[in-house]
Amino acid sequence: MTSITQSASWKKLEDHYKKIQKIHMKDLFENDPDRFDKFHINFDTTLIDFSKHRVTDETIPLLLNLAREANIEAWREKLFSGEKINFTEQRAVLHTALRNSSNQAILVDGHDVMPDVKNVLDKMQRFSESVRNGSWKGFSGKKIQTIVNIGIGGSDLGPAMVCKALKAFGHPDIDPIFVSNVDGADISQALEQCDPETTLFIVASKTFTTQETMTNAFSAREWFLDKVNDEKAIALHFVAVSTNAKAVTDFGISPDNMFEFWDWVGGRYSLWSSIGLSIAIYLGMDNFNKLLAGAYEMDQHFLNTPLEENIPLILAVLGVWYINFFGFNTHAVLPYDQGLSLLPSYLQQADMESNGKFIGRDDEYVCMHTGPIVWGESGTNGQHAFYQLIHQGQDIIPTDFMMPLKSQYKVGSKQDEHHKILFSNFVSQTRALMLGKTEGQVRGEMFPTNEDYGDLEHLIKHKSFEGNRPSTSILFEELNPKTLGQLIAMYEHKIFVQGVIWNINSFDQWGVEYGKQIAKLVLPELNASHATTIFDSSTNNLINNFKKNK
Ligand code: G6Q
Repeated sequence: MTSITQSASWKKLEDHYKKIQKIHMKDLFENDPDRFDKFHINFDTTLIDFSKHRVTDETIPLLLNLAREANIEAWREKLFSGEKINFTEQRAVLHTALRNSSNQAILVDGHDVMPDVKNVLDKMQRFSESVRNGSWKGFSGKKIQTIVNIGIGGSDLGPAMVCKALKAFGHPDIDPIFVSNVDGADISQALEQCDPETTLFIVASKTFTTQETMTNAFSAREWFLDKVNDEKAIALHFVAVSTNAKAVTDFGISPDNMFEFWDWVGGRYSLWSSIGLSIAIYLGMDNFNKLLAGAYEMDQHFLNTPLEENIPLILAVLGVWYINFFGFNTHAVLPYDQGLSLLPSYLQQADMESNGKFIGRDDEYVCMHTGPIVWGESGTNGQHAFYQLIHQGQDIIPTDFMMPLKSQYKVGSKQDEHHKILFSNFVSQTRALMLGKTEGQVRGEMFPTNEDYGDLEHLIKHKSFEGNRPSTSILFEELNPKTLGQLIAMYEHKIFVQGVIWNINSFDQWGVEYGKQIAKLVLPELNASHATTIFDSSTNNLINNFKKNK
């Protein structure tokens, strides 16, 4: 297949890039008072401002032509209709079916999956309600007060992020804990907070074979049996979320306590499935349904809105513009909301595991950069840590700033004050990154009276900023289940569009496998009495060192 880099739209973008690469955004704003009007989109209560980007009136249409030339509309159809677009695993990619509230059937191998989805949602509803209202009792007749989700990657990050973001909606008497790392510290610290009489463990694993999750789950089971000494009590304190009924039964969890999902739900796209059981228990099924409803609204927007007004599309092509034409290969996610502090890690997985690939759908090397390095931290904390590099570093880092207009919290008499300070920081950072500060301006600030400040003169260069650093601003009414659902789905579709343009399969993750394979060879070596010699000298010596110190 001919690469997209040979297409007419790519060539036009290359020419356009040469013309505008040096243009400064501050001149674009000065010369066009309507710039904000042209470069923002409203969606429900959310405002997406992309006017602080290095784009002119010509850029977005050219970028959208590229998406058209990559057949984005046809691919979008394939995604939503359940075609097996994850071709290396022969799977459909149907996280959108999990939140499909229309009556439309969705077929996988001729089977309508919607009744299955509905059945599992009903089971989640019954179960989560019984835990929340206390009718589900532990072995000694007490209500559940702690839920421990044991999972990793896609079976952890989504639920952990959502429960943290929406803590204000959480059940006041239930604490959610997330255990993911096989480092014994994680499960040990979790168990220190648990009372076996009032704890429910949710073992969340699509395959139910993941080493970290199963090791943690067996340790939790051992801890529980040590304290309780009654195998029958397991049924009241362990449930599973999985596609692997046999392994769940072998672990000792009854199929009645298993919440199913399907191979067409990718791990990093699974929080909408029964992997969200911890969300449903902590926030309640009504709120879980609102989360699904928000995502469905974004799905409909993505499906039905013309490309020019289509938020995931615009964000995706802006990313392609920076990565493939400017060579800006990282992307920072900067939520001005402490609840969203796990969003950067969540999106790191969603994006980097989806698009961090060098082989295309045609089985050939992709001859351009693909997924960016995604990272970030909540504001204002990041401002006191890494923003220095974003402002004056040699790499230019496109950023997503986001913030709710209303806070979920009242802080004494100063609620408004906190939120105003937060917002003033948010908006000032985006302006500073765009505008920069010339040496002339710095001189004027430092020496307003034109006095001779001698040695201070050399500081002028240090205090100046080139600016022209792009950011998207996302403002939404408040952080609630619906807006969060919209936001996550927006990013999912953005990632999908980029994968289509780069012609990669965004839905497999073979890169994760190789390290796991080697770990299986290392583990027996750690138990052997002889010195290890089968690997390279570095690996052998690291292993032998570990063994010596045991
Ligand atoms: C996500 C990945 C990966 C996966 C974990 C957990 O897309 O596939 O992060 O979610 O490896 O897998 P299990 O759910 O099978 O334990």
